[in-house]
Amino acid sequence: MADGAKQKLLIRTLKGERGERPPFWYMRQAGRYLPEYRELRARMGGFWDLVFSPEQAAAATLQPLERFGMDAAILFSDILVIPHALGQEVSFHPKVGPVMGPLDLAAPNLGLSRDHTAERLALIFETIRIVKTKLPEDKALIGFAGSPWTVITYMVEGKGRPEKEETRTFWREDRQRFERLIDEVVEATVVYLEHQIEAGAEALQLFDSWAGALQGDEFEALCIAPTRRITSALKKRHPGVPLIGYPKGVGRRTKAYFEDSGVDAVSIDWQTDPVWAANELQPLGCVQGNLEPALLAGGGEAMLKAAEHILRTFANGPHVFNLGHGITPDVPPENVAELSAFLRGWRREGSKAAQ
Ligand code: 1CP
Repeated sequence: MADGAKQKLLIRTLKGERGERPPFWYMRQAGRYLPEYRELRARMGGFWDLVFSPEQAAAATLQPLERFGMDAAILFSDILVIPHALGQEVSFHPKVGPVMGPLDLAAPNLGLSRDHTAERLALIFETIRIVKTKLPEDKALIGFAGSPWTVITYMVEGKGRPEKEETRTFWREDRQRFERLIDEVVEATVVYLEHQIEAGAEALQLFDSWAGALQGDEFEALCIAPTRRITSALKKRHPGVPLIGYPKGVGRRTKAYFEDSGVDAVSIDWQTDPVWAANELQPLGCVQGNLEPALLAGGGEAMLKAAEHILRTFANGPHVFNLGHGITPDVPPENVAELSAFLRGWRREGSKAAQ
């Protein structure tokens, strides 16, 4: 493609190119480890008040880039805006996390309606437009949504236990109603992500944080298949926008996910062996990951050595440097600064010196 060379480093890499260095960003890079986020959050009151205030949500999106110069910003929003848009009550409580209102199990659509998705999320698209006016031209904006399975675990059991037993039992015992729930979430998520692209998101990530709870045939039915419905809908209208999938905790099943879900890049958690991932996943496309968040919290030599091991292991194929899960609130911002300076200065062997 004639204009291929002008594309941003993150976008080129997600599409399978190897640039002069791997681009980097960090999952959950906006948030409570940043004093300026805590200040903004306190000023806004509730978490939803911040998410649905475009100027302030745009500020939260850009805060980490202003400090650390990552190659991408990720939209400041949350995966639980989808249940909110569908009409389920969602509130956030300090120290508890999200609290969900009950689904109406007697109603044909469980009391949900996807008719107002775009309207109810319109302020988030406004955030994207504001971010795009302020984002440096070499940085990309990543949009995102939760994958249906992970979003549904919250809809059914709130935070619940990591095994997600209640949600899995619902699927086994009331298949028809569960399929309706998947339909609602898939359709609303496609609308949400299409609007994100139209507002200016340049790549999208699907977070399946609870995919690791799925056993046997549940993995295909509840993780891969609903993801594929979303990726194929998006690819029809926006084939050039790269899609990243993050199926956390699924181990070597990541390969089947990468082959079958329709994503362009796969984000691996920190328990996944990078040597295995470089051999088995990189031939299929770009791999993102996978520093252990605790190493970022610890900082120093151990952090830099682990980062270097990851960079060297993935050096022969397309790689986006990231964490294996989100930044935790206890991470000292100085450590993020140190890691970011290291990643910015890194050059792939054989590539040109720093410009
Ligand atoms: O009080 C606060 O400030 C709320 C903390 C917070 C923040 C900063 C929540 C509540 N959500 C977010 C923003 C957020 N969430 C972003 C954008 C910011 C960024 O990445 O820089 C993103 C991408 C998410 C995604 C998200 N939300 C996931 C998937 C990623 C993951 O960490 O596994 C999940 C599972 C959620 C649900 C959620 N939202 C908030 C909390 C505390 C949780 C987790 C609840 C739980 O532990 O189950």
